[in-house]
Amino acid sequence: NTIPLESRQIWKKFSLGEFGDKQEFQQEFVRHVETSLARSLYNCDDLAAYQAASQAVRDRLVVAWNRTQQKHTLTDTKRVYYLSLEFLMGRALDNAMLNTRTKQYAREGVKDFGFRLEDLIEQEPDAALGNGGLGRLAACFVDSLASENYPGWGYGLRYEYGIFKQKIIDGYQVEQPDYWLTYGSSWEIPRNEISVDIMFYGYVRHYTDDEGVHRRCWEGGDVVRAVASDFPVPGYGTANVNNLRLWSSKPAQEFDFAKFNAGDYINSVSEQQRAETISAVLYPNDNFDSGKELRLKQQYLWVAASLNDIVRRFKKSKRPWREFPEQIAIQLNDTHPTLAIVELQRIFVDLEQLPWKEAWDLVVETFGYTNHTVLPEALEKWPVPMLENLLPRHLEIIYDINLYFLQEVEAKFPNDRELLSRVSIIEESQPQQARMAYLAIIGSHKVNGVAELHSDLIKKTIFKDFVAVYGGDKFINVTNGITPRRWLHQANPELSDLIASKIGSGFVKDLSELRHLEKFADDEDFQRQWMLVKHKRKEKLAALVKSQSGVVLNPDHLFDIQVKRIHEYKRQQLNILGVIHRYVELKQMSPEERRKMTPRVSLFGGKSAPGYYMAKTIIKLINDVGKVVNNDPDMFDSLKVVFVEDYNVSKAEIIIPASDISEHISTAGTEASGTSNMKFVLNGGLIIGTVDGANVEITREIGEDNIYLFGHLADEVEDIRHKHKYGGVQVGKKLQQVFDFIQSGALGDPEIYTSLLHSIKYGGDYYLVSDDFDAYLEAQHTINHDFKDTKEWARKSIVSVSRMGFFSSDRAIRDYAEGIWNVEPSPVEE
Ligand code: B1H
Ligand code: IMP
Repeated sequence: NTIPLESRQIWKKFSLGEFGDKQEFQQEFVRHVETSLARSLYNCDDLAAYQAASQAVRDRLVVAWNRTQQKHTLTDTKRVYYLSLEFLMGRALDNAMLNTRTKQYAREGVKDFGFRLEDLIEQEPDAALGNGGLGRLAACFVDSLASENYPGWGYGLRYEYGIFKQKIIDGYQVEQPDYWLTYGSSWEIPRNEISVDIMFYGYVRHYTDDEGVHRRCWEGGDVVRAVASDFPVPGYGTANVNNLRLWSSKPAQEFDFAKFNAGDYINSVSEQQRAETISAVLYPNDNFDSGKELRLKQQYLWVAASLNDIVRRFKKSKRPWREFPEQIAIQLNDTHPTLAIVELQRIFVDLEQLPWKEAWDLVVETFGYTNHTVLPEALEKWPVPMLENLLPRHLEIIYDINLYFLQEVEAKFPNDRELLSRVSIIEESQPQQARMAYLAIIGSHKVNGVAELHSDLIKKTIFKDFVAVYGGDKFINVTNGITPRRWLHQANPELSDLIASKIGSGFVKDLSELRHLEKFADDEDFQRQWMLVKHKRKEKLAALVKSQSGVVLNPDHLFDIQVKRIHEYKRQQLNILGVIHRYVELKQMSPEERRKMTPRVSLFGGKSAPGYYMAKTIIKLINDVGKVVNNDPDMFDSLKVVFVEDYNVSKAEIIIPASDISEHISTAGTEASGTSNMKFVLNGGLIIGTVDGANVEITREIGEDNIYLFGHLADEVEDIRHKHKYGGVQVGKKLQQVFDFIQSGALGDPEIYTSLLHSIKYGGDYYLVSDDFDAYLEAQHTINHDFKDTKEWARKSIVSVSRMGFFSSDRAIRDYAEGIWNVEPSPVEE
């Protein structure tokens, strides 16, 4: 099935090239409207035009995709596979046009037909196959893998329903399904021919092979089919196009013939249909382990299909098994794909019949594990009875892995039974649970945290015993990063152009070039242009807010933004309680006094997990404050409070460039990294933040004069919690004022907030809201003061941006490539 050599010239003559001009784009655009979409010039609306434009661009990507894959197959280079249960990609068209440098042709091309390219771009639904930071990180990483010319694929699940759409009704969050495939996806290449049959349940059969070796094999279970879909991932300024392969579950056979013959036709079909539910919906929890069997099924289906694909590709090279880790690196994005370790060991031992030890060394050399959280409620544990039922052979293998590991520990630390029970994969609870993070550590050659503070913290706390067992070198840091393509060049073309006017556009590919901007920080003319861009972007956000909620914002006011998943540890409650404090203060002033205060907009956005009561209460509180404040004529020129409904990637692209200040105020030691902090600063916003996650390194890079830090430090938190527990919580005067205001009924029925306020005052205040409240107000006070000096503010902003080069995900990916994967770039000729 390879085209004969002598015919390849003909083939090449007809092979699609890149667009050379506007007309070539238009030709393809019209062809797609008329043939692929079966429409015409009489019924081509924005949606059809978006689809035609996308398919025209996509066709080029597919050709480049094939060239890239052929090159990697022929040169047989080492590949990286990034296993992530979430890829929060957002929209693809703008990114694809920018990366392939076809946006200008497309813009002019559709304009001739009466379309605005911006309107077409907005037709695309977000591919929102993730919850928050972890999923968006995976999306930035595949962008950087492609842009840095690494042969790197993402593997994930093709959920039909992404993260739910959030409606705010009467101040409360209401969830609506996000069926993102209504019009199909222009970016998807269905690969119905690539499928893997996946087994669940069944039993383990013992047998003796021809050579008299005792073996085990898993059989007799239910079979579900995993089918591949590919999404091309174009690099920026390179011909390299990588792949994101997402699996869907499908029935393995069309009919259950036994039932069919028994006359139960309808039931046999509908039972088969249930296979499809496995990959139907994304679990909407951020930093929380739900422990549901369906989630375990998702994990195994995805991991088993991906490994089957990876092993199949390796086998084509005809290399011996011992070269497996020289050819393949697999990165586990959190513990969600940890079963991959067990599955690869099963493939090696049960199917390929390698000796255990030989197989295990290959497995450990292949895998790397990234930890993203220390929150106990987020650490995955699977009940042993559930594993035993669903994946009986895998449970046996886990037991064996555990046995050999504990023998190793026993040899190193004889007679320490406490240690053995602490590090055992199996937790001796009722029922027993398998601790997936421990399995991931034992089965990987490197474990990394996602920011320096976090990587230090995991070594001192949750993985302390493993540092004792393995030594410190197994545990490393790779600080997160963000792609400058989407988060500067695409989201903020105004700022990107202004920067390029001074230092050229090389920073889009090499973000460290931003350092050349610093010499313009004191240039008053440049400062004015800089603030003008910010003003324009605040106008754009104001327009969005107006259209969605009717609230009118003044772009001259200070925009203070906190957008991220709603979580107690991220402390949106601290922010909104601070807003209430400001409101009460402003109310007590005379109009003259009030006019002297820095006018502010407090903007919030983010989703709560559907079952997270406290987070939902915080959303309600924010909306209730907004209702009172925004309707109070005294506040007209002083304060607005807005909750932006349904925060997602494409809204982030509008919101982030518009901030003067953004809030990253998690309780110290709880936010592993945070990545939106990087996005805000890269877009010229300053930060109010705690000494947590990547805030620490941002401070180091941009300088402490350019960030507003406050609050207790991570190493104080434990003691303070202890004091709360045994000595009660001291609610200070200012916070008490706020509590009193809420309890007066000024925001509506105070009953609604009782549990929230009680969790602070009487519930041990686990997140240290009371302890950090005064320091938080103090920092906000400094900000109000500093914001009045526009020149100095602009200078800080420019200096900060110029020092943000380190936070490119290109740098993060190179760190992974060198420190964990041992893989080299493999560029494709243009
Ligand atoms: C992060 C998660 C997470 N850490 C479990 N952990 C999930 C855990 O569905 N689940 O079960 C989903 C998500 N997400 C975030 O990762 C951290 O909180 C951020 O601080 C960090 O920036 C981000 C990327 O490293
Ligand atoms: P896979 O590696 O078999 O999944 O194939 C992925 C892509 O790599 C294919 O669609 C081809 O574009 C390319 N490819 C696969 N096998 C070969 C080969 O033998 N020669 C050249 N290219 C190949």
